Amino acid sequence: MDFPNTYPRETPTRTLRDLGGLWKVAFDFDDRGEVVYGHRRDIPANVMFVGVPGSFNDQFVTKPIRDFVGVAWYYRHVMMPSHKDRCLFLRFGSVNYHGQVYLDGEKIGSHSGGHLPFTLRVPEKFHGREVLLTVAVDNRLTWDTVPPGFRRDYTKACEGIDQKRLDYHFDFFHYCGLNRTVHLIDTGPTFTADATITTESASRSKAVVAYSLVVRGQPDRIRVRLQRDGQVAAEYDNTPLTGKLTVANPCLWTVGKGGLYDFVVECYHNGALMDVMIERIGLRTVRVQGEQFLVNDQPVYFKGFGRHEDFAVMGRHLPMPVLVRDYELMKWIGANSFRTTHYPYAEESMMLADEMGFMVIDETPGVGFFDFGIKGRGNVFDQGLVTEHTWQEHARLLMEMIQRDKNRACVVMWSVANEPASNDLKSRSYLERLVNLTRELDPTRPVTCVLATTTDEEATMDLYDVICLNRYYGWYDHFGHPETVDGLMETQGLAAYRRLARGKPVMITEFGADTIAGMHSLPDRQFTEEFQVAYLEAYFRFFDKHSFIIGEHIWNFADFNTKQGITRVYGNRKGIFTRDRQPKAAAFTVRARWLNK
Ligand code: BDP
Repeated sequence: MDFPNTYPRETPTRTLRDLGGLWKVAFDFDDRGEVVYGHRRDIPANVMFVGVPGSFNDQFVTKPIRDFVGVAWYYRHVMMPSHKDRCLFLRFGSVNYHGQVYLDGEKIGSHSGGHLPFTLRVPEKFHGREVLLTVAVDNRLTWDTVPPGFRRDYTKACEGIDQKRLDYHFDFFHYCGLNRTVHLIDTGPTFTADATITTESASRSKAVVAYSLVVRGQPDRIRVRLQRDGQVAAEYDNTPLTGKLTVANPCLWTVGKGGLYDFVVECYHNGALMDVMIERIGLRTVRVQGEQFLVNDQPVYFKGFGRHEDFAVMGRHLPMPVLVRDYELMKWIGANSFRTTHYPYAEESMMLADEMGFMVIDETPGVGFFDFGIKGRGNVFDQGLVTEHTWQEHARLLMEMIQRDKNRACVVMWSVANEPASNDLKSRSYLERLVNLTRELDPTRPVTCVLATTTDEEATMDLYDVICLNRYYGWYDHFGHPETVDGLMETQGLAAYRRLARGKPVMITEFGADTIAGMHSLPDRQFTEEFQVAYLEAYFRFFDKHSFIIGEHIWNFADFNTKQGITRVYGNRKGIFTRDRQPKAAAFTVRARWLNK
């Protein structure tokens, strides 16, 4: 690793510049490619402004841009610093899906995967002058991307019009662009590139933290310390690259409260301080024991949501004020956790979860592996659409997610995928290899995969530490009849669990009902606020009867945009909050329950 991997923070030796603001964008409608758009030292004439970070789709007012499929070329000038003997890096929080980066028309690197960061070194010849930074954002999805997508050809039906549209089997709008922050990082040539920090044990009287460092350059002395509120809790001078720190009477990271330490690494050469790296960590352990999920050896019950990074105009970017409001609303309603449905969230989101003490189930972008469109005619595994290439991409993104989030106290479990066609035996080796890889990369956290199957054909349930189930009785099945929830959960919802995974903890990771804020009905009926209340209450009654159910995540925290379709009225309306983050009636019902649970 030749770049600083940890989230960029300013320290006495590292500076940061946020490259957000107004960029320019050109949409390559005719596939003219990099010769026209990439290999250039000036910004093409007559291109539009675009706000960064944010998705481009809803910033403009035409359908060809909202639904654009292809390469959007982003441009801006950057004044590169000129300090001697410094390293410069460009770090992109998320370019959805493929990103290629050019400086003055010269390609310096690329990355695939729309929800994970990448860092590129700025070659020295570009230091000390103004350069044109160009980013090609290619949003095309195929069966080799994760999530997958495909192009449907509608040309026959619509003669003379280009009707090759991107389609996909996931239920959120494919928002694209420079969706997260872009940073220019400036370090010395000697720096800590990475640190893996784990809590080996933690009790009220003592915690032991193990670390392993990757450094670049030639430090002749490395000093590591843990500090909190300016007080040093433990330190190790002249440490080797791996070591341990023991903290007496530690402040443990606690659900609902947080509690973090600064893990500081200093690199010296000939007595001079060359680099300071700071990572915020929490001291806590997690494990599954029997039917329980333990944090710091105490059983926890998960209360929270599946969410989305979705907001009006911004698309797949939550500006900081919205992020803060989301967490304040979660606190208000009594939630203690969420799942990063259905892709890793922005690092700022993970940082806030760490600070505030939310438990996070961190999920890969592995969604859309169940062909709902042609249900009954097979699925993506038995049609051969998912191949070894897909697996390789899935595994790479899983590794990048763990690499990014491994030090986060808030991450208590990894989810390898959401609702794959796990009823098909062919999915088993695909998922089993992902689970094994996850355990190899991180033996400290439980692993799950979120399942939608309800039949006896479920082929993978025994593989996971916690059984996560999505259930929609009373909505997609027996719609309008929440009174069926209890019986159907017993006879169908838990049937595979009882047969294949009895004795393990179960979490209901999705249950929800589309609800149009302001729509009312007595007696209740679908889409009204009264129905959402009745629906959730039916599930709550069921959960309270079973001690092996260790949590409930409502689908969804807030309404969010999806592709168009006859079951979506301007997106998915299963939010407990509206898209502009105001409560529906159910929010008060949920709050009354969660504050007392
Ligand atoms: C589940 C999916 C989720 C959807 C939800 C729904 O996991 O992404 O948005 O259904 O239909 O199957 O609302």
